[in-house]
Amino acid sequence: MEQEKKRVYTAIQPTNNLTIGNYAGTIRSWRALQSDYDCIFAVANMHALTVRQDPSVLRARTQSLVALYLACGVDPAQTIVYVQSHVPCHAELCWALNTVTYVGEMERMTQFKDKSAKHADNINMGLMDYPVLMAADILLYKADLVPVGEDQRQHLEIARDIAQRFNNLYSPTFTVPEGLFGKVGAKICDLQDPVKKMSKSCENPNSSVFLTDDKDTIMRKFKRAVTDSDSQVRYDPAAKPGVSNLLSIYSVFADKSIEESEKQFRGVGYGDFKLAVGEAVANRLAPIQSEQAKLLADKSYLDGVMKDGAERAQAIARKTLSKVYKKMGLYQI
Ligand code: ATP
Ligand code: LTN
Repeated sequence: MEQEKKRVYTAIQPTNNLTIGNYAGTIRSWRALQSDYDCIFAVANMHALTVRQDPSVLRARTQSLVALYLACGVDPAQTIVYVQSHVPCHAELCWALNTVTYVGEMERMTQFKDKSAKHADNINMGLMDYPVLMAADILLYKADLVPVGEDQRQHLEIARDIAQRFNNLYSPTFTVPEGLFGKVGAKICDLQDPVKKMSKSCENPNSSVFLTDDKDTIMRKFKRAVTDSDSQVRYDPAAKPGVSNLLSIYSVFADKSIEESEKQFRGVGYGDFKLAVGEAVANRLAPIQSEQAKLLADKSYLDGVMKDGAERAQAIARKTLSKVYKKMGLYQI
């Protein structure tokens, strides 16, 4: 008998434009994962509400993120692609899990502290509850593996803790998920401050390369990228963070190992090296951008993908939620 495939689940928030960090840390692996795993890729629009959003922009970005998933090779016939708010079970399980999560644990989350500092005028309950909603996302689908970038490691850890705690308090219910972190590209850094993670919400326009940037913009940003006063293209993140970050980017976008890339640029000056990194990024992004634009022109097709995905996701999620309610003693009719 054919063994059942393991399940992969991940999501991205439709906030700001995505960067090459988001691509390197997660999306680029999705196409290949589809052949070995049962995959579910979501657009986490309810998570996006934890910081202020312009409603019409959020709506447009949700659609555009679905189109990006497909443009990056996600096949909706095989994989479930859906929008979080279309499956009410997420909010429902989040509530149930809130009752097995401690306030102290949430207050200690790095992202909560960072975002509270950044949005001091809007430290809302949702921002604090963010990791519980993320745990609900993952646990509803009994995911085995969760491909994310390094910055999500702590959230994944708390999702595992919540799953284990629930299983111990009630009875085995949830699969305890494992994170899936890439060897290269799990943390792409800011081009201007290469010890910081490249973020889609960074204010300096030269810090991040967006997936929507055209070739001229990409080349300009790489030309301005911070390096060092040495002249060797060598991978050494502690001593040479800027150059190492560029090597990681090159290695992801040119599909080469770090060693191969180092060898290729031995003796090459920083100026030419940066041009090559920019070219590799622009060449990889061009077909994705044109496919995404094509998909965005066909709104009814995209709506159909979201509708079908939501129905398939809801069927799985409802089963888990109903089990949870039963175990917790919520009266069912
Ligand atoms: P924001 O800056 O608005 O918090 P973000 O850029 O961190 O957003 P998310 O939506 O939080 O983006 O992340 C989506 C996915 O991309 C996650 O799996 C995350 O780990 C990954 N990711 C984000 N930034 C990077 C990065 N610089 N390098 C590698 N992976 C990243
Ligand atoms: N918090 C994640 C996005 C996210 C997610 C998830 C990732 C929401 N729900 C479930 C994996 C699994 C982030 O990348 N900022």
